[in-house]
Amino acid sequence: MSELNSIVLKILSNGKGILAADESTATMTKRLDSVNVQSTPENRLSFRQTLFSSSSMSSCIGGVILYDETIKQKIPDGKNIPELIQSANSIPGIKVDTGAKILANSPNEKITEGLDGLRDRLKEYYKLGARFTKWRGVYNITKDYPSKLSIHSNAHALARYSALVQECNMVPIVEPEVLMDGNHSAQDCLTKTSEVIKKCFEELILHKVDLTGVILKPNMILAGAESSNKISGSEVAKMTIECLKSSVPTEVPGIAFLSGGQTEIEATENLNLINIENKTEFIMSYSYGRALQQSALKYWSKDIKDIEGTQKVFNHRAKMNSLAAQGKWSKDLED
Ligand code: 5MM
Repeated sequence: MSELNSIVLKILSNGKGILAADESTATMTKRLDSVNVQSTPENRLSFRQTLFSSSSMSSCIGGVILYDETIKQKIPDGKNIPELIQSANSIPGIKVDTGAKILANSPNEKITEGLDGLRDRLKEYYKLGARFTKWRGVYNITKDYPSKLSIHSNAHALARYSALVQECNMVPIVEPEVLMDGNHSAQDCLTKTSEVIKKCFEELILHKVDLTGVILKPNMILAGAESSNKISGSEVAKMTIECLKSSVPTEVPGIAFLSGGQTEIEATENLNLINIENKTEFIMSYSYGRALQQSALKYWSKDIKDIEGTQKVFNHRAKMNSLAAQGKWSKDLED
């Protein structure tokens, strides 16, 4: 087994998943504004430190995706954040893209940037303790989108990023997120997501990326948020598996879904159904941001000194998702 493959398995085996805590300062500020907490470096650190020192870290969170600010922060006892994560037997990771910008010649679409100087930044993050990375491409569904241009250019960037990350002995998370926004049908989501993922792997293979050392972070197959034709959880599971079976090469060891704006319970329930339905060899787990943090953030904002109470809320969500990653969750466990 290669070193990269063993990192993937350490992050995703035994019902473990990923905590996506890589909100840029702008996004974290929006999250904190929404609960009336001032977005200062101290408050951002305090909330994240509270999550990273929770007891569920060692049993449910195999890896944490950090943002540049956080990976360089120290906690009051002098440890830095990667050390805190490692002390829970979890692996620190880092978001390395620099954001999605307007795609030239297709102004309603985005291309993710961050390749310039990436090789040197990766070396720095490796020294800080990161062993995996994340890069997110975003696509929207309308009658005309995602365009071939956006599908091709984002796949190309994801592949160049992945090759550089593996050169630096880290595991790339490949995140092509087809957004939920819009009134498209689940069938449209299936068709477009399959096209997007297939193109990503075509480019990854062209760039000689070792697929056994990659984690795919896709969206689930859902009807658009504004669609009146929502589908049931078991249809979500069936269509998501159909999509992944037809578009992901079998060498890929693990898939970790994003939550993408689903409620916490929806994200857990759908993951559970996917795992009940899953007959493939892929590990199907989670890399949730909002669906792991929302309730904890709300609770914490009421009293930012109540660390124990906040951790209890986070531990519950982490445990529920870990059960879902093994197909062992049920609704009554939420009470
Ligand atoms: C945690 O949020 C990440 C986005 O950060 P920026 O937009 O500030 O760069 C995001 O990439 C996240 O990792 C994934 O979308 C998964 O998060 P959700 O909330 O969709 O599970």
